[in-house]
Amino acid sequence: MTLDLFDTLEQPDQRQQQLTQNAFVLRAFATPYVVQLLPALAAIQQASPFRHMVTPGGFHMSVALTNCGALGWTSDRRGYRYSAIDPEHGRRWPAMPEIFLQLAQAAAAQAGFNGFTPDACLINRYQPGTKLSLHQDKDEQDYSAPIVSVSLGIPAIFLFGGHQRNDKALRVPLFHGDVVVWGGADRLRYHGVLALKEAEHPLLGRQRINLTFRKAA
Ligand code: MD3
Ligand code: FE
Repeated sequence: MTLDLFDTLEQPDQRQQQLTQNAFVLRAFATPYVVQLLPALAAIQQASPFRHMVTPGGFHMSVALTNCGALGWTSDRRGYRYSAIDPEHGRRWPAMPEIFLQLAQAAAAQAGFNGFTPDACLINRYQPGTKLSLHQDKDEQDYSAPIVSVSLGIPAIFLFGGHQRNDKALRVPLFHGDVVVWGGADRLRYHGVLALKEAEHPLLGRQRINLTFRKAA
């Protein structure tokens, strides 16, 4: 699937692509924020390092993750949940940096979701070969709030599926600085990320970092 397909929909500008009624790709929207995002990210990693969490099924996730904000997404043998505490050290997750919040709110507003107040930012780290299998995000209390996702570093192909695991998925390439916003009925679509190809980014090296802002409580 190529991006030309999206041109069949009327686009307000060519850097904003509408995937479905409530899903938008904002190309390079985060670019002006990157110089401030990276040092904030480094501080978060220092307080709560990336780790490979264990799934309820007993597997280690190939994606490494950490969180910032009042709540963080965690997984262990007992299940998935949001917690105010980083289980690695028993203290709170690092606060959400102001620049993260500003970016998430500006992107949500650009996509038509005003008043987005995320309380959780899940930070995923992918390296070449890392993938994220098709899943739904169902651990949040409030499905009416959108989700905002910020891609940094090497490219990935995002899978945007339907409401059934077997529905055909769109393949959407995501690059450094791209932001995706989903809400409404599209909030519960199956989605995932194909195994990343070998690549190196001038600022981030051999990795892709994804910031996912949610309203969890
Ligand atoms: C699409 N992360 O952390 S962006 C996840 O790139 C996750 O790291 C991916 O899926 C990543 O759960 C994808 C976030 C995302 C979140 C919710 C969605 C994409 C979504 C809900 C519906 C469709
Ligand atoms: Fe997800």
